[in-house]
Amino acid sequence: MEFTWRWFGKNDRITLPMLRQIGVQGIVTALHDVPLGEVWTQEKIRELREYIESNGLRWSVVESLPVTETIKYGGSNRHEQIEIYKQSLRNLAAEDIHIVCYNFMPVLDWARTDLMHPNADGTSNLYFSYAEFAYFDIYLLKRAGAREEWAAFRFPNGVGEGRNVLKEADELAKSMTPDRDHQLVENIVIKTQGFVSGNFKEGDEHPLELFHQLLANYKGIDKAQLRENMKYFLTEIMPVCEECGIDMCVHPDDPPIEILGLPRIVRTQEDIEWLLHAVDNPHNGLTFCAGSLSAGAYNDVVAMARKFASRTRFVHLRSCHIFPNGDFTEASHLGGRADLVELCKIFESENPCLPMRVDHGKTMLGDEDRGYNAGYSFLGRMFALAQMQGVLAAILHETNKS
Ligand code: DNO
Repeated sequence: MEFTWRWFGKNDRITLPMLRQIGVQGIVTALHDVPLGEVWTQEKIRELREYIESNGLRWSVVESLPVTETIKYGGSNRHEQIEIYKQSLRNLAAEDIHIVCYNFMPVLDWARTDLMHPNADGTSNLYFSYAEFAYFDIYLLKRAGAREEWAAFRFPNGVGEGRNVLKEADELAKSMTPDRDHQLVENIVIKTQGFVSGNFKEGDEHPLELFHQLLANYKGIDKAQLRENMKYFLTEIMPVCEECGIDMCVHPDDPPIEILGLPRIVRTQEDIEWLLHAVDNPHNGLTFCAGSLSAGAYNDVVAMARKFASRTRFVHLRSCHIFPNGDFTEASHLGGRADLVELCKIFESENPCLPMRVDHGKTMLGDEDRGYNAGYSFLGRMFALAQMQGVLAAILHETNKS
């Protein structure tokens, strides 16, 4: 596999020369300064590509070329947006960039409630608490129907047995303070979304109002309709992908659960089978994010890797641990549910050139004071990268012996 690293552009405090020193081969990035829904021009793409190359690296993968909400909910200007998307794809291909990661999650790109959850060893990790998320939904967002939905909420597959999330959220409400409320909104809406070129930006003054406006677009959009819209989008762009040799690779929903009354359609093995089948074209591929998939108790990540390896175009190595109560945290890259050693074997034998990046990492040894994007520490990710480099070296050693 090719060792890549998600880098957030020239303003990233982690510089390209630093990345060369730790064995990174390819860069995963995006034009973060282009507003959502505008064309990525060839000039801008070229400028960034040349900058990366002048540092002895290559731009291996785009993450993400964002799919705007109107395409997802099927708004009246979706055609215009799809044309813009196609033009960006053509421009990327003209600059020899051929792998494009995107997601089809409505409103919220990814969700965590705690970005600095302490571990026993003094490091910290990202964490998702159902009670805190329900509290946010009911008490802060005040979404219509939230209370009823959480009352009916059941955990899948034996986790969270007997847990009453609504009751916990009500309990939590008694002890929350304005500061903690503010922190939770920051975590869910701003700090996790601000840097991924999504719907929310650092400095948004009324994020919850904006949230309501975005949610309103999905009135009446159920799972079947969202699937239709995704199929429509992919069918529209496939001819361009074929013509220019672009591989689209969808990122699974993170976490792979339905939240905020919105449908989520890239959560399970069945979903991915549907998607690859609905648009059965090798350019319609998958970002195998082991971290997102392992946060769903129903997902057998290793079995899914075997099943989908041939349609996987990009890999995120990360692993989650699900607690008996159903909450999850991001585990060590050598622990958790995802068995990254086995996944490396599977993907390496499928395609030794497949780009992979270690996804997220612990916050450790001073990372916490450096203002990195949530999940994207330097030392924590470097540590995980070194672990994966070791795993891959051992796999190659064994393969060469046999
Ligand atoms: C978070 C990321 C996501 C991912 C997008 C891909 O850390 O995994 O923001 O980049 O969902 O479109």
